[in-house]
Amino acid sequence: MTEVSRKLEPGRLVIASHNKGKIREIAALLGPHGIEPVSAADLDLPEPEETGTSFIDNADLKARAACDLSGMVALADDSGLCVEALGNRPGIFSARWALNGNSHVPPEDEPGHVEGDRDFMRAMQRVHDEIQALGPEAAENLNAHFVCALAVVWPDGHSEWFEGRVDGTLVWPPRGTNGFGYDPMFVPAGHDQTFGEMDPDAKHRISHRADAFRKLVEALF
Ligand code: ITT
Repeated sequence: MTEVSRKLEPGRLVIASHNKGKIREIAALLGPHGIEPVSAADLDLPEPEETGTSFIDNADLKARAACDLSGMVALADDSGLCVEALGNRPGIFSARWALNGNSHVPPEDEPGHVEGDRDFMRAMQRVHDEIQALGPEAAENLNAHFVCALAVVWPDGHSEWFEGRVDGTLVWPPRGTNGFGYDPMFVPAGHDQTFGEMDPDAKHRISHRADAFRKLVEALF
């Protein structure tokens, strides 16, 4: 269990993320706690290179970079999809599996799976193809989980870390247009709908991000 030495005070907090889907979910989760989120994108902060070897490492380095540059308390989320049959890949490389080299940044209301230079239809197809390539027996294992690591870093360098997880199974073809990233191919355990089909509030109650935020809220508020 994380030993907590300080609380988060109401006020401005930098969300060290450039992912609109994440920022939307984090703002909704922090809303009730008097936190005024400002995103790294709003402050024009550069995206640091994610050189860590774990979700926590990467969350910490993103929060630290945003905190150093802004002088404000910063919160970062590093997350990803871990597929059992693929040895938990793509894991920390979940965003990179979607890189499509496309410099076209679509308008916010453009439907589909493309987020800037990322194409999640392509990433989901790769997950599906790699599972199929394992052969019929191994391809029956569709267990997967999402992980969300959160790091909060204060200007004096102090940090707190939390990790959340949700288990489920993969489906093909992907279903639904809600959420972001790999949501359309992930059915959380005990449910029939994918995260892409679920109402966003329903996802917020059970997701890896919600799990990590429950731990954060308990410790820091
Ligand atoms: P920042 O680093 O700027 O926050 P990012 O998208 O690069 O944004 P990550 O490096 O943590 O973030 O990559 C996480 C990827 O994992 C993300 O792009 C999604 O593809 C996937 N992912 C994480 N949480 C997800 C969720 O709730 N639903 C679907 N996919 C998710």
